[in-house]
Amino acid sequence: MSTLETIVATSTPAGRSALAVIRIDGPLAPAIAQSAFGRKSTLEEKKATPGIWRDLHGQPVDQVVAILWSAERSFTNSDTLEITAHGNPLLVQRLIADCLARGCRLAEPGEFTRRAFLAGKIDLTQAEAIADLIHASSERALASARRMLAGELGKHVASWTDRLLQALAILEAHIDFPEEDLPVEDPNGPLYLLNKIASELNGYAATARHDQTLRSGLRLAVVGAPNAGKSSLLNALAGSQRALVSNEPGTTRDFLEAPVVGLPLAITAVDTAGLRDGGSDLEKAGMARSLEQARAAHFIILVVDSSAPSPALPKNLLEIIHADRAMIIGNKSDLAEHPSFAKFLPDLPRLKTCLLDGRDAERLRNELADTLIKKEIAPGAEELIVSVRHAEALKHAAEALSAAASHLLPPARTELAATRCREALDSLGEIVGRIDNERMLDKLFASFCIGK
Ligand SMILES: Nc1nc2c(ncn2[C@@H]2O[C@H](COP(=O)(O)OP(=O)(O)OP(=O)(O)O)[C@@H](O)[C@H]2O)c(=O)[nH]1
Ligand SMILES: [Mg+2]
Repeated sequence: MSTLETIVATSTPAGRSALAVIRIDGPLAPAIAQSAFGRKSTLEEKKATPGIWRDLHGQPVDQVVAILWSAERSFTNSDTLEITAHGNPLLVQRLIADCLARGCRLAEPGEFTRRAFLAGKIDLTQAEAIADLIHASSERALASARRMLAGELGKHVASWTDRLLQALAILEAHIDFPEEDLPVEDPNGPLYLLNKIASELNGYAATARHDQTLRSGLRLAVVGAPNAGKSSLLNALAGSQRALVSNEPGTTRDFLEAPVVGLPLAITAVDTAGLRDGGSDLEKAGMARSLEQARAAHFIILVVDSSAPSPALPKNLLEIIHADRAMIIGNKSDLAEHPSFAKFLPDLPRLKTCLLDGRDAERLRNELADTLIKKEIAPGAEELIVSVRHAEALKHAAEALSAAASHLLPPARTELAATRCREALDSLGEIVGRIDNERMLDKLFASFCIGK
C-alpha cells in the first residue's frame, strides 16, 4: 500500500465558467471514482465516462465526466482522476468537500507537477516550464516555454555532463598513473574540452538577460518635441485611436500607455507630453513625467517631424538617448524632408514614416521588433532563454571549469582540476534537479498555481 496521500484541487480558475476541472491524485483515486459513480466495476482507464457524482451520503452533486489514469500512465506517476463538472463555484465546492470527506487533502500549489518531478517523469527545467507556459503573455514567451517543456535545456545538460565525465575520466586516469603525460596540446584532450564546455555554458547563461523581458514585457517610451506625431505613433502601435491627436502643440499633457499589438513580444508603449523649452507650469510638470518615463523605459522612440527644422530638445533628454537603446522615427514623410533631418543625431537608427493613416503601421512594428532584437533588448525567435536560476548554475559551472582548465596548465595539478570538474557537474545537476534540496523545491513550486 502506497504511503502517498491523495490530493485534490480545482485546476480551472475560481468563478463561474462553462466547465470546471477537478483533479484527484493518489492511491484513493480509483476507489473514490468507483464509489462516487456507484458502479460495480471501476471506470475504464483513459476513457471519458459521463455519470452522476453522488456524495458520501448518496446525494447527487453534479453530472460530470470522469477520466481515470492509472499510475503507469498518469502525469504524476500515481493514480489520477480528472473530473469535469459544471463551472459553478457551489458545485465545485461540494465536489471538493466530498473528496475531502472521502480521505483526500487539498493540494499545495504546484503539487501535481512536483509529484511528476519527484517521480522522474520530468526534470526541473520542464517543471518550471509548465509554470512559464501558463503565465506566458506573448508568443515568444510561449515558444520559449514550449522548448523548455520539450526538454531542450535538459538535453544540453545531459550532453555537457557526458562530455565532462569523459574529461574527468582522463583526469582520474592521470591521477592514478601520473607518469603518463596529460594530453594538454590535444584538441580532443581535457584542457580543450573544459574550455569549450565553459564557453558554451557562458553562452547559454547570457540568454538569461531576456528572462525578465519574457516574463514582464518591455516598456517603450515615445518622446519628442510637441506636434511631432508621438500620439499618432502610439495609435499606430496600439492599432486603435487610444490617444488624442491634434495639430495643436501640447495636446498630450500626461503620459498614457497602450499595449503594442501584432508582435510576438509583450510591449507597452507610453505616449508622453512633448518636450520643449519653456511652457506653463502644467506643461513643465508634464515634461518632467515624460523624462521620468524615458528614463524608466527599456527603449526610447524619439519622434521627429522630418519636414521641420530639427527640434531643440532639453539636455536631460539628450543625455539619456543612446544608440543602444533608442531610435528615431522621422515622421511626416509625406512632406518634403528638411535638410537638417539627415544631420540630427546621426548615430541613432532611424525610420521614416507617415502616420496620418495606418499605411506604415505594419512596417513600423516590424522595424521596431528588428531593432529591439538587433540591440539585444528583446530575444530573437531562435533563442532558447534560460531563467536566472539556470544562468546562475551555468555560470557557476563555467567558472569551475575555467578554474579546472587553469589547473591543467603546467605545472599540472590534476587533483584540483578533477575537484573543480566535479563541482561543475553538481552545478549542472542543480539545473535539472539532481539535487536533494527540499527548501529550494518548496520555494520553486510555491510560485505555481494550485491545481497544477
Ligand atoms: N503631414 C503629416 N501630419 C502628421 C503625420 N503624423 C501626424 N501628423 C499630424 O501632426 C499633428 C500632431 O500629431 P500628434 O500625434 O498629436 O503629435 P504629438 O507629438 O502627440 O503632439 P503633442 O501631444 O502636442 O506633443 C496632427 O495634426 C497629426 O494629424 C504625418 O505623417 N504627416
Ligand atoms: Mg500627443
